[in-house]
Amino acid sequence: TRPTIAVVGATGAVGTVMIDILNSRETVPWGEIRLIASARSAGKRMTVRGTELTVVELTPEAFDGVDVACFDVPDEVSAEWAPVAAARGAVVVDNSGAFRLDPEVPLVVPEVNAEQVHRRPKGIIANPNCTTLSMMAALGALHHEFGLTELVVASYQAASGAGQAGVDRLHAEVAAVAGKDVGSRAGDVAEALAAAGLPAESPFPAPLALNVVPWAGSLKEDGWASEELKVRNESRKILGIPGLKVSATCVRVPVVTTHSLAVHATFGRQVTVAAAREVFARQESVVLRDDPERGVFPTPAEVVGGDPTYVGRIRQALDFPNTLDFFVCGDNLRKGAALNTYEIAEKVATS
Ligand code: 2RA
Repeated sequence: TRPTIAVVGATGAVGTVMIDILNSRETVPWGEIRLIASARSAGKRMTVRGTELTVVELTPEAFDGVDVACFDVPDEVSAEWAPVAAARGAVVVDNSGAFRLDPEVPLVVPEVNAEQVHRRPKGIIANPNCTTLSMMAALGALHHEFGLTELVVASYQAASGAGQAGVDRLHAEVAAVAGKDVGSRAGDVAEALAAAGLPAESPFPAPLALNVVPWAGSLKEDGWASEELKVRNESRKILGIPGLKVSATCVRVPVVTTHSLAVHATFGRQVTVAAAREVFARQESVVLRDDPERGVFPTPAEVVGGDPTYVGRIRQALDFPNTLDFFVCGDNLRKGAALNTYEIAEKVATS
């Protein structure tokens, strides 16, 4: 019989994209598809691959008979319920931050370390944070060829990284400043938002419309943002380089969906732009958009909704040996979240 997949958090921002992915695949290995959510969303009906399904409530029994359970829920919900699902015999693919750094939980990007799906003593496999994931298919391919030693990145993160609340806030802010002559006097964007009646409380610590905000996540030691430490710790774990030198600056930009990163990567072996292009060309999930003479490079507005990692602006760093600079864009809800989770689930089911 064909395996059963459960989508936990089926009605949320990432869960909805997961269902979209299930619907758009030509074939799937699954027999039953089960949708699970909190009591608040239980009873909702959603159509998956032509069949109308009723969302069932998150209970231990909901996992009976489930082979693979994809969790798209907040950290605390995963921390509590992933072990419950695993104890009932499901392999959990968890998209939260709850287990990513657990040494007994593999952190998987199929293009980079697919073999690790089998090393899962807790029955749990973790999906990386969307910012790390957005560059990993490209970076992993280069690492395999040239041996990454140092990584400096700046992110340009979309509002949807902060969930539906982030998207709603950005749209409301853009509406509040639209057609107004603001943005050239200190504080006038914030004044326009207040004048339009927007609450001071926001998913972002500063106005995002007509602005950039150098902050994502929560405050950690010595001024680091949690998101920046995730990029460091998760990159090390996925690439299997515990001592990788990493420095990240995470910045929120007024983009709805698709994270971008400016990457400065140093390698142990000699690397050229031409050799990097060849490596990217061989990596199926990487698409090159790199012809600056014709104004061709990836931008979020152009690639949102796509599955691949888009790469452009590939340059040999002028003052740093064996170092490349490049720009990547990846849809933070697709490869950055639901798609990678789904790819792991398929790997588990079919290998
Ligand atoms: C963000 N990476 O973009 C986070 C979401 N997990 O805020």
